[in-house]
Amino acid sequence: MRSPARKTPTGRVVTRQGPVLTVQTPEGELIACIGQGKGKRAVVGDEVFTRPVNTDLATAAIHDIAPRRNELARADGTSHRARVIAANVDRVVVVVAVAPPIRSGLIDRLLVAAHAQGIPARIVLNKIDLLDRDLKEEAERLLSPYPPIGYPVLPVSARTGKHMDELAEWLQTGTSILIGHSGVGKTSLLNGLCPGLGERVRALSDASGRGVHTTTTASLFALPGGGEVIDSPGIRMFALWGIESETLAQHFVDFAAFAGECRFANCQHDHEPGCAVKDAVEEGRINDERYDSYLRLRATLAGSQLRGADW
Ligand SMILES: Nc1nc2c(ncn2[C@@H]2O[C@H](COP(=O)(O)OP(=O)(O)OP(=O)(O)O)[C@@H](O)[C@H]2O)c(=O)[nH]1
Ligand SMILES: [Mg+2]
Ligand SMILES: [Zn+2]
Repeated sequence: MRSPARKTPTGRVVTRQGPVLTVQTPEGELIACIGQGKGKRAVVGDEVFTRPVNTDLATAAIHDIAPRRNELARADGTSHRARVIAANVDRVVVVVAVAPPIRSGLIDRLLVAAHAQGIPARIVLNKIDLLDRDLKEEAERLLSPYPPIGYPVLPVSARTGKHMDELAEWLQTGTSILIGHSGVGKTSLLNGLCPGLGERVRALSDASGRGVHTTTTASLFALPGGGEVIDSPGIRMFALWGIESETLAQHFVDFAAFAGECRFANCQHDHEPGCAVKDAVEEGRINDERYDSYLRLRATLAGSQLRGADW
């Protein structure tokens, strides 16, 4: 039972600019806060406890963080530590686009990271206004393995508004995070969903089609039709954090139906004889690109958390 002495959090972290975090109260008030002690590690999505302070930067200090339901984290390439991107997320939305090109390796890493935290994930293919026949075939080849294994794919265009109403439906409950490479259109999607955002977030088009208004910090926004969305900075490298090569296969959800049939209980589905996962790949019951992705990721984790993370 909850202790009556336990106070309710002041609010939720909605963004961070340098040392200043913005906390939104349930009444909608925005408070500029600095982090102190434990509060220094607060990230977007955290429910936090604050107390008043009087500094040039802030009117409150975050001194404690409520226990997180989950946290989406990656390994920091330089410090070998976890970098938590967001906390208390109900849905990971992996955003890919017709351009820049789709990289299955990044999709699979993000799906593994989400699964390891028990967060359901979905995929959005943006910029379908740019699809020609070849690009369409390529996108279908790369994305068709996902819906049958429980990761729906929604093709949309932030530019033309195509299927944006379905995206709004996907997001209308709980907190979702938009995550993916720089320039795939995460901020543009958010702008399409929240036309009133105007000055707060803006992704202007430029002739090259590459993002000039690149997002530098994660921020949480409430959608007009319900739900909250975290727009996150583009990912160049997503190295997994807290996942061992031995348990990686548990996070490839399409392997689960077969893994129990392997001859060895600790089968790594690599070179072992009697591997039911490999058999399933040969029979076409597991997608071979997913299996290749697993082997590459496993090699990366077995060698180092960080090496080869950028494929
Ligand atoms: N043709 C087309 N271009 C789009 C679409 N959505 C976004 N763009 C363009 O793609 C570029 C990048 O969009 P952003 O929304 O800034 O991409 P982002 O994913 O937020 O990028 P980062 O903040 O760097 O991670 C911009 O020039 C957008 O105008 C789309 O549906 N179709
Ligand atoms: Mg952006
Ligand atoms: Zn096996």
